Amino acid sequence: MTKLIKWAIYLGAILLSSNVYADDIEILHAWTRATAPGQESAAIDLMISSKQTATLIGVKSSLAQSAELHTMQEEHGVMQMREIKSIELPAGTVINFSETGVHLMLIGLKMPLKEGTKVPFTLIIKISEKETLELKAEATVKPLVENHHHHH
Ligand SMILES: [Cu+2]
Repeated sequence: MTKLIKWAIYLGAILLSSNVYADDIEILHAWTRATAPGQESAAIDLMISSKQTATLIGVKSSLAQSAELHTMQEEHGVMQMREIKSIELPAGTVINFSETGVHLMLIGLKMPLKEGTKVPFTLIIKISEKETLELKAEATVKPLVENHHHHH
């Protein structure tokens, strides 16, 4: 076998692995706000893009008892949050969560979120009928600002 063929096989094996797929997905500007006293949930905003079509199907964080994908909709003049099962990630498209009206919701925070710290979270992404991958990321904690429209 020539070196070139060996190299081609090696390259093919890499391209089939999920790790390469994980490199195709980019998470940018993930952030949340510092929590107010007594606040037990937090919303994470981010931008995400995938070079290949994929579906975001879940989220988890070691800092929260549970985490959900949420959408915000105005109903009777009030912003309401609802859990959604998935967020489509079309190939090569940047999904800006705040523009799309979605966020990651951390529920049952195990500790207050302090400005300047990082919140670790993991996105669960379906890349084919049978395959999912877990992508670790961190959200920057920005200062708590009053009168923000996103109340919890
Ligand atoms: Cu929410």
